[in-house]
Amino acid sequence: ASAIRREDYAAPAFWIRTVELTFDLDPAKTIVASKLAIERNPQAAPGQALVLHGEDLTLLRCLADGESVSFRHEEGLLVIDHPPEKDAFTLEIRNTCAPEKNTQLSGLYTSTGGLFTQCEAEGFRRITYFLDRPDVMAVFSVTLRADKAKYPVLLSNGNLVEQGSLDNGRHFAKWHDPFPKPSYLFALVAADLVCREQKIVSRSGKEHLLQVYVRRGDLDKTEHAMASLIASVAWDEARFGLPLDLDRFMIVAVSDFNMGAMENKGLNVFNTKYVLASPATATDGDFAGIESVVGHEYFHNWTGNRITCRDWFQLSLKEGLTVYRDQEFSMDMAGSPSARAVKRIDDVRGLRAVQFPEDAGPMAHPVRPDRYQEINNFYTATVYEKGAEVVRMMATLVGREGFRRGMDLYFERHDGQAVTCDDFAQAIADANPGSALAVNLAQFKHWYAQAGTPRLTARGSHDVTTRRFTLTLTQSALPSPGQPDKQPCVMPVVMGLISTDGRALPLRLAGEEAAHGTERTLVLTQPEESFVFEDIDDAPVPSLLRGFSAPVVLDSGLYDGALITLLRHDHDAFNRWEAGQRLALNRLLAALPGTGELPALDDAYIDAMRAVLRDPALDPAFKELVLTPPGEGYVAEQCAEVDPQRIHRLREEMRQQLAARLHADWLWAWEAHQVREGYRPDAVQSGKRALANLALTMLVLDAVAKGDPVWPGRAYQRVKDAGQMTDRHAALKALIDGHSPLAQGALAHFHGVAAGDDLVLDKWFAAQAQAAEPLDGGGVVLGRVKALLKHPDFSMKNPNRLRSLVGSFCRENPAAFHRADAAGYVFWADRVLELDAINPQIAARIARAMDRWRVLAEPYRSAAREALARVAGSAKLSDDVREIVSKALE
Ligand code: B3K
Ligand code: ZN
Repeated sequence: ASAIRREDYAAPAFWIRTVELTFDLDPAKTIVASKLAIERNPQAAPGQALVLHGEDLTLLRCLADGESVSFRHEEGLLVIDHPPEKDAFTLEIRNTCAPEKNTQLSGLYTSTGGLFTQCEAEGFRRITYFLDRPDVMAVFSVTLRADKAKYPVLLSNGNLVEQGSLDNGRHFAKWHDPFPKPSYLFALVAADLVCREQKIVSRSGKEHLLQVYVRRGDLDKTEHAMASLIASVAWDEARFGLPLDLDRFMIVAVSDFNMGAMENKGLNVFNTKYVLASPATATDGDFAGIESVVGHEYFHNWTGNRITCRDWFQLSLKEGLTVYRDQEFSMDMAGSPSARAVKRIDDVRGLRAVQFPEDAGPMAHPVRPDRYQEINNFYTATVYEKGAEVVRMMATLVGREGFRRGMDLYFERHDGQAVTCDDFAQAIADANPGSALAVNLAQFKHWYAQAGTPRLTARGSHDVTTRRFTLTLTQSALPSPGQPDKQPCVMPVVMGLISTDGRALPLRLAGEEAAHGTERTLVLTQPEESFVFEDIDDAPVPSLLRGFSAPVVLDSGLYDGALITLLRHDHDAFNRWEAGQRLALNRLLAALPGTGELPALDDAYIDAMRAVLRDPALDPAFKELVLTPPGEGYVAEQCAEVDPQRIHRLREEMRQQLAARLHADWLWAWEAHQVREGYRPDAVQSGKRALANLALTMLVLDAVAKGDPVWPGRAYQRVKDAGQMTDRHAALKALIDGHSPLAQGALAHFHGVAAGDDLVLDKWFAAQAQAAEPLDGGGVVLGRVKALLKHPDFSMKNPNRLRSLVGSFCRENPAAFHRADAAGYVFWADRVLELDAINPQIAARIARAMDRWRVLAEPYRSAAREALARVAGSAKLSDDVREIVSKALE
């Protein structure tokens, strides 16, 4: 398929104002009757054909204003060359589709005996013929007819208008959604489900019905999802003045789902992973994930649904903004300033682990892409997470109140419309005239247009006689595919200066009368700028990019002494963590070029780590983040040539040393952070568990190295008798990654207590696929993964299961995946090809495991190219996978 280009956007020749859909639901053959009220777009060129999208459908009938009309089929299209020559007419279509043959899980498909839909981005065309593009917004009325015993619950968007019985054991339900919406927000569900429901009253006194639908037997796992939904409704009203605009808001959980969840108007469909949780089956991380995804989809009701995207190039308009909103929601829910910082660190870790490599590889694209072959490949970390950082920078530049004013103006101007990223940025700027954003808006928008992670270099010089500190900031950006030259960006650099004894220094810039506090935001717009601070007696340590105020790679030029000062004293928790990571990273990078072991860690570093661990003023969750060395993927991104085995070895040795040298401290951390009260997945309890479980991991690691059975025995006991999943799962991972001989028994036990619970089984598979390779005689993980492909609980067709085994192995276990004998790559190619025939979207995600092959050292590089070439050479390949592998090989 050829590329779709942003600059080719043209408004449609026809609008669809209303849609009446009638479904005769049947897994083998569903009949869809569709009645469309069509209007000519007076702004479009006259005489155009009516071209509808349609895929894997059988057309039974097509009438225009009740008369038959001639049509022809083109690849994926239904073309009516001569529609009625009127401003408005009715088109009636009748077609069939085959849900049970739909293994792509896009359109109408079956899962565990029910029928579900997924339409974003282009799934509606797999249900019926339509103008399946987000700028065509219509009012939907939907009638569902199905067997009553098999499908007792019949749901669609909006309000239930009527329901009743039909002949032959069938029944029907009629739904009406008063809000015009694009087809990608359509949904239906027909299944045997039960629901938890709750009535709430919004600020304005309006009553709403909230419902969470799940399979029978799962109702006791819906409490947290419902609580998260209630909190989301309250938060959006309080923080952004955005109320729930529907009488009824439904969430439906489904086991087979390509991504996390989907924000269909009034009828969100969720992966079970982001709905079902009980202390016994879900970890603290799972509970947090549910809160954030429930929030995300709910917040889309305004940012995405009320105002949607003009075209798919604008995807970040709704996704970047909604991720920003869900991040803020989770921070507000976390409560304390330090819990907020922990969430921010987590988000930045994710950005660096996924988005930075994406932005440096063959799939690098701007937040607002310029072209694509398959839109599903562009639901990326760049569009979502970097897009959220772009919104965050705007908020930083205009301030919290200013951002709220901007959001208000955005809704005042665009409610009910399909708009662009430009419209959003314009509204935020216009609501804040004179702000750094408004003044530099055109330049700021390079963040939407340029791919790649900019680099920010900072150098300081202090003059004792003038008592001045000069900070010089330089920005640069590397070329990326299709973008050889980069323009400088607008970068908000939140910063402070710290004296070597830990005081936050008052900040007076040259030319100012007085100091303005101890933290300020420098706005960098030039390739190089210097900022002169007055009244600085001694050389300070600059604390830059606090809270990660811009998505860039910072070269601070700071040496150990300064980093240790920041780790000890910075007032910004994010930068304290960052200083600790930098200290670890410097030690790993220094050892990488050699072939020997990691040299013994210096006392200064160990003491600094111990000081953090023992500091009574710090939050346990924060300590856990500081004491965890940077991930192997992040280390790899710092290297011009990547040797995954060497990185793994050094990082493991670093963990071994931390385990041994801080042994007494880990013992203390374990003892001091046991949670004795009843389980709550809140920030306080989960922070304690995170630190205690890191301590356990370190104690097991050290014990296995020394042949001491005590700690592995305790971990094994935890797997057996832990009262909740967080501790059980952490103990299991400690035994596996610590290479304890007890790991096998623990796995068997874990499989037993999973008792067929799919989400727990996913953890069981993932823990094995992510297992750390042992340093002596590595290479064992792939064998286990291959054996697990044949396990009766494994299935290539269920996306969660597939991701937990194949995805985890290929994308999250570099040392097991990148093997000198190329067996990891052969495995990858086999799975991608096998999966492509079943589910191209998921196959393309797995295919991206090879993105960074060009920076690999030999022999990995050549072997990776060979595997990519094999996949690319396959005769029948989906557009999804073809785009990924051909870009990789370009
Ligand atoms: N908007 C959906 C993602 C759809 C992905 C289509 N391949 C979920 C979300 O971002 O909220
Ligand atoms: Zn989203």
